[in-house]
Amino acid sequence: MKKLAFLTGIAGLALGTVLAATATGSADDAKLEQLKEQGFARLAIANEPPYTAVAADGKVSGAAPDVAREVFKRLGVPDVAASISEYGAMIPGLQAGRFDVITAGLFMKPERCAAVAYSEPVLCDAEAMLVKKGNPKNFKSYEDVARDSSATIGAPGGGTEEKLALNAGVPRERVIVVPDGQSGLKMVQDGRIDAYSLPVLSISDLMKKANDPNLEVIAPVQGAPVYCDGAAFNKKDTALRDAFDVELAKMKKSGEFAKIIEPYGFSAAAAISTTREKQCAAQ
Ligand code: 6CS
Repeated sequence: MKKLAFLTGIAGLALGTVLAATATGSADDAKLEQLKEQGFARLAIANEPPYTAVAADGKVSGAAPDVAREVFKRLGVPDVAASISEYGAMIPGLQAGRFDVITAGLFMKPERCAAVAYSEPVLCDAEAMLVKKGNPKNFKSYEDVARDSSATIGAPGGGTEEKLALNAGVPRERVIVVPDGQSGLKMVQDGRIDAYSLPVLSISDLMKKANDPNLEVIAPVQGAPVYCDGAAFNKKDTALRDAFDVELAKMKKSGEFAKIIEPYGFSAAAAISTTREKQCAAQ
């Protein structure tokens, strides 16, 4: 008898959720209601300043989480909580429900646009390489790395730079997966890789903090596109993504968006001048 009561209770709960979702227009809206209830949105980040950063006390900052925090606040979700993930694990984690949204500078590319529901563009950037002073192997492009059979390049696992290097013809064994910026910096300093590639603002941040006169930045990497990211939602949460876009558009219009991202070095105009549609079609 008890089991029947339990099952009846579950069925009633499920029915209630569906009715609530239907009442608010779609099952997607239930996601926003759930986040309001939860009190925070779970962000996937990489801890790659100035895109994303986690301080020693756990405080999350960076242009992407700061924009997301403000948008969610306007949607009635008071806070955000972040988990650090490798770029290549972000989309599987989102699809598995480990995160509510990816806000990490995950650049829009056709294959990613097919896998997630991106917001409109937020952060745009070109690509860079960190090399020894004097650029001894004379790298200007990923193709230059491919042409030099002794050259190695480091990049994030599952990241855009890894893909660009492989697509330029650098053999798999010469593209070294590097877990984070500090490791990449050290590997170049120690001569364990000839170049470390990240977006321009990330490499510039590393260079500034390293303050090492024996290093040099090649920026932009010739032939590499300028990419833009967006907040990336699960494909079943398009109503939440649309609600995010409404607030993002208001912030772009009011100047609030520029006030958040430009102190980090990003251009609001660059994001405002393009669209998700253009970014997902290009590259
Ligand atoms: O979208 C990506 O894959 C790249 N985005 C950033 C901000 N850093 C490196 C990563 O490969």
